[in-house]
Amino acid sequence: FKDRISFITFVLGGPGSGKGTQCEKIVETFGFKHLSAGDLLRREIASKSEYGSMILNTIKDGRIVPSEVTIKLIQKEMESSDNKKFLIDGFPRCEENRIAFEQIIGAEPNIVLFFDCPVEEMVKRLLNRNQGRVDDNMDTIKKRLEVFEELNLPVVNYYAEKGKLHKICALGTEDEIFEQVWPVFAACKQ
Ligand code: UP5
Ligand code: MG
Repeated sequence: FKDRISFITFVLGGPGSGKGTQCEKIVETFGFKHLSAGDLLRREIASKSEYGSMILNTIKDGRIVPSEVTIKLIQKEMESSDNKKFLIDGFPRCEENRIAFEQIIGAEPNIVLFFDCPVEEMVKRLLNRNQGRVDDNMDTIKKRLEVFEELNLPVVNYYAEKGKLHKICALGTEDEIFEQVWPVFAACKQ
């Protein structure tokens, strides 16, 4: 299975920083398979699988779903994809997620994008989204922001130290932000 992976990008950033929006643009231009960990978890809830209610409660609380559950979903998608280039969006969210991915999948990301966005802007975007997400309310948003700072930023710092991090200023229009993203992929062989 590992032989079928040619390039892994982790896409990190706070809640509402624009990860999903920019991933769509990356897919259009560079042809990756987009795997949003949050979307895979929401699909599990909708399919009423055995973990559905646990996942729903975890997301409502803004906490992190156990690594094995999320990684199994990611792995299934990677294994069934014809595409060998993966954009993994919103994962890993903590050091434990990161270490478990390395152990189970046996691979590390080639590069990591980090969408750096001021808190006020993230809150504004989430409250304006209006797509019925159970976690887009002020109470849950506060918890998501806390978990992001406490548990996800250490992962961001880890990849910065490894020289794999590409920090993107996530303020501005979608196109302005993509102007910073494009050269990152244009510069590396995938
Ligand atoms: N928008 C986008 N770009 C904009 C711009 N430049 N200017 C103005 N508006 C812009 O964007 C958010 C909103 O902003 C949209 O309305 C968009 O149009 C607008 P989006 O691209 O959706 O941002 P994104 O960073 O993807 O925000 P999202 O809410 O998806 O981030 P989260 O990280 O909070 O959500 P995710 O789905 O990844 O996770 C949800 C929950 O699942 C987590 O809190 C956690 O409980 C659980 N989870 C796990 O437990 N483990 C995982 O591995 C993953 C998730
Ligand atoms: Mg998203």
